[in-house]
Order: sequence, then structure tokens, then C-alpha cells
Amino acid sequence: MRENIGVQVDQTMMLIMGVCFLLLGIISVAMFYFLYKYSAKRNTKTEDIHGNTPLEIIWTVVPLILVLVLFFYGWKGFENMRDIPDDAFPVKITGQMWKWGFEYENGKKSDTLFVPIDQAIRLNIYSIDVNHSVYIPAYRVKEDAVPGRENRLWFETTGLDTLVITCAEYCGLDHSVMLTYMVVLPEDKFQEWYNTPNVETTPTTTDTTGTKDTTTQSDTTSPGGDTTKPQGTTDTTNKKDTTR
Ligand SMILES: [Cu+2]
Repeated sequence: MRENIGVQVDQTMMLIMGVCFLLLGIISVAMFYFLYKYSAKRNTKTEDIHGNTPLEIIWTVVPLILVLVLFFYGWKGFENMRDIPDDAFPVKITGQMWKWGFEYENGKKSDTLFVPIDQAIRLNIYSIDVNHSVYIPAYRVKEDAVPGRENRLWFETTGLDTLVITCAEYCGLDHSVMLTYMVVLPEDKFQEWYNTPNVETTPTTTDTTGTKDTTTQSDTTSPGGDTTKPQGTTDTTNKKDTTR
């Protein structure tokens, strides 16, 4: 069983926080001790101190070990994020000013990401205009959407939930509304949705979107002029009027 990325990220962050608080404690105690010990009242004559080899070795070696430990856990997490499981369920996500669109292997499209529970999900990330960034805070994953190339990220769904997917790269005027949801469904409900041809239905969600338009996202562009995947032929994109 693969380690969960979210758990790994949280543990690494807690480790870094722990180190920070430990250093804060040590430095604060030393500071107050020196304030007392070397106060001008008690030390009228300046001492002339030249080097201290053991001390210098300690303050070189200890931080070195510390940063190597932090690097190790950072690297392990990074490796896990980059090494996408072969059985991950692929979904294409396309960012544009200012919304996200999803396309599944069977041609199904949606504005909300529907995924089955307890399943590794692979997002193949595209942008058709400027740089965006797919950010799913609850799963601790974030990856840029860059025009002209495919990026990817993966995570494993762990609970039935409706979670925020947002854009973490300032991409223009309405960047802040570039938000959608990921709905984690039980396997059977997901299959039911997945095998219903392109009609925009939201099986279990309450409508959390408000302002978002619910038209099918049609993606007729091929990022980077790469035409590896056949695209939908009809353009039904109903672009929100964003010109001001
Ligand atoms: Cu964006």
C-alpha cells in the first residue's frame, strides 16, 4: 500500500514545525542566559575571545544533519508525488480564464470532478491560455497548469466528501472565482454517473457553486499543438462574459 501523500505532507510539516520550536527554545534560553552572564554591570572589562574549535564543529555538523533529515523526508514525499501508480484513474483537467473543465477517458465531460472512493486518481493537467495551478488543499496536492505542456499529479481518494479545487496561481482578473469541487462518490454511484452520457447531472452534491456556469466544458484545443488525443468536435463552451 502506497503512503498517503496528504499524511506524508502533514508529517513533514509537523517535523519542520517541531524543529522550529526546538530551535526557538534553545536560542531563547541561550539569549537570556547570555544577557545575564555578560551584562555590562558584571563585565567591566571586555574579553578577547579567539575561536573555539569544538563549538565550531558542533554548529556546523548539527545543522548539517538537521537539513539532511529534512531533505530526506521532503525527497520521500516528492518521490511519492511524482511516481504515479499505473492503475491510477486518469482525468484530464483543463484550466482557462477562469474555470476548470474535466474530461474522462470515455469522453465524458464535466465542470465538477467526480471520482470514486479509495482509488488513485491521476490528473493530466492542461491550460489553454495562461499559467494556472490546480490546488486541492484537502489532499495537499498542487501542480501548475502550463500552456503547451502536460503536467500531472495524483492522489488517493480516502473519504466520501465534497472538496474544493481552486487555482493557486494568479491568472488575471477573476482568478479568485476560479474554483470548482471534487465530489468523491461510492464506486457504484460513480459508475452510474460515469456511464451516463454527457448530461450534466450532479448525483449527490448540494449545489455549492452558485455563480458557476454549468455548461459542458468543451475543449477543442490541443495544448502545444499536440494532437495525440481526439477532441470533441462541437464547441459548446459557453464562456462567461468576463470582459469589463
Ligand atoms: Cu487560474
